[in-house]
Amino acid sequence: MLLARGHEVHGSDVNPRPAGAPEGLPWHHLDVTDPAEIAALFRELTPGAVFHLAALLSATGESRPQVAYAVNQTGTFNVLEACREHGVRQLVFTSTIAVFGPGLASPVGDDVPLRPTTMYGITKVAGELLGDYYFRRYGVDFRAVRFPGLISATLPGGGTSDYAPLMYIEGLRAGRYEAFCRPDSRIPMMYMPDGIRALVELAAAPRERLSRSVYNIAAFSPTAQEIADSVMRALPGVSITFEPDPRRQAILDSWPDALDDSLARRDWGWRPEHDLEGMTAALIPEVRALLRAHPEGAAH
Ligand code: VAH
Repeated sequence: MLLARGHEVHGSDVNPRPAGAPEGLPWHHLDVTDPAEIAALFRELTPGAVFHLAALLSATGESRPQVAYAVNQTGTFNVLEACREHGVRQLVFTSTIAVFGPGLASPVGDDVPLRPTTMYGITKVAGELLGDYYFRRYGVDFRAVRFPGLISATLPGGGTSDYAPLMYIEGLRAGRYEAFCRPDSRIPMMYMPDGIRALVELAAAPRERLSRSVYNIAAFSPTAQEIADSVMRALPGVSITFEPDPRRQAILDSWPDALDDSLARRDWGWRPEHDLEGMTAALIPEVRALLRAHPEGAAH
């Protein structure tokens, strides 16, 4: 989306360049736990804005809390420090509904007590607070959205919301999928193109219109059963069943079932374009294409 809008864009990760990365996107190795590597890349590229997405997600974070701390917490600190030292004008950060803990009244607004129970959520709360500190203290233009579970035609990795994309991927690949949650589990979800547009639009909003640094954004809040029904309606013959995994179910149960995103709507005009049915129609051909490239599907 940034390339399409005419920006010079560079991608980076500890992983090699992804197969589907667009032409015109130079790729750099970057480990956010290594401040020297970030400094060297920022010196070379002198970025005006950085989109900091690197993180371990909630399920992987619970299997490897120390690594999650290093990547999510120390990594975010390292990126903020590099922005300060190298004069990066803007840092866009991806926070998450996992910053919330159990017991909040729905829909959950931006300014409620943040009492997450996962290492992932704890490090994301700290990232939000640190970013706002760097904005007030050093003038780094820090902005963030709290993403719902994002659903896209890519093989998911390590999230607790992965049951949603896996219904599409495994439904098309194997004709069946056993979800690791209860059918009545309900968390906010979003189709990836809406999520990407949110980041780009938040980055472009005039700072004086922003009343805060971190915003809830929402699209739709289906139960797992409602997602399964949408997939099974679109793909007759596919069977989706439920076998809750206590560890991942407990994480799901600690998250809100719906977010209030009225401040994002008011301040920078946020509006989702896709609902569950619109997403299902758009995703199925995309997942078919994904499976031509990855016939083995995803680990789940
Ligand atoms: C996770 N997808 O499951 C992430 C997310 C909805 C929470 O940030 O860990």
